[in-house]
Amino acid sequence: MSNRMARVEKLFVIVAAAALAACGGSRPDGEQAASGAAPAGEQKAAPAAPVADAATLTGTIRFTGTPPAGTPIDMSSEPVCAQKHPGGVTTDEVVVDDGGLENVVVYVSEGLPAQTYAPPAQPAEIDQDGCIYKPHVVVMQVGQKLTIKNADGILHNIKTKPTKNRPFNISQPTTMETARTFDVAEPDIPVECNVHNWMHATIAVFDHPYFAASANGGKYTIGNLPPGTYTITAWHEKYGTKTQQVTLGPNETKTLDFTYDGNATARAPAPGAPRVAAHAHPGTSHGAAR
Ligand SMILES: [Cu+2]
Repeated sequence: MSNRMARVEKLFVIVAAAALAACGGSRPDGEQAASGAAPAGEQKAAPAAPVADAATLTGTIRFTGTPPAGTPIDMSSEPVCAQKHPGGVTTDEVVVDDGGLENVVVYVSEGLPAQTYAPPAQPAEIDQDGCIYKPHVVVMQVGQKLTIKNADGILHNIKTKPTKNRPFNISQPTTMETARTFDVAEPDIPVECNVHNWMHATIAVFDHPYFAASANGGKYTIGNLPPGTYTITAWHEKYGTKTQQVTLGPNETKTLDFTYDGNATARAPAPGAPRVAAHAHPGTSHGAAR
């Protein structure tokens, strides 16, 4: 496992210089990954313009307790997808690998200088592959293109349910690509498929390039940060929001870990309440999970 991850990370370093690695799609332990699926890749923002004395924040999202078993998904209604999961397939809200929680969105929520950041030229990407969204969590920037792929070649209908951006609802009846962008920051846009009710994902959109999604055993890295003091927010769809303050000196690399306790009762937002991360912005606060 560690060799595999080391390879993945090495590969990622090569790719990351030019690309927002959008090939995530971590699978829960025990699930047979779709044949030919790309290995999980750590997602982080595309490089912004170089910052003087840039600092780097890195860390691991740790998970204590017993991860919940995924719920088996019955894909017998879609043979094309079922055959991509010969060992069966489960829901993937909670992915824990080597004690690290994956698909956690980590981002600077306070402390950045007020400025506008140009979107990266490289598109973010979400694929529908084996009737699963890959990656499960997409992190991207305002104005950046999102390429929506349908690798299955069967009908998918991708629907976003934002509160700040304009929603879209796109039918993709065959193998094809569609592009969309988002106009304003919104770190927790739910995504679902109207054809397959088990398909869920999240798109996290930021108006700056200082964000990541944990992968490869819960690891994340946010680089090219101006030295300063920041509030860092971590958000997981089941376990909620956590924040920490960090001060980064010139050229400093600092480790900042977060820990989610799987034995604690996850606190779901009240029905109709504002969604957690939609308010995780400077000047607002939302109760941390537990
Ligand atoms: Cu679908």
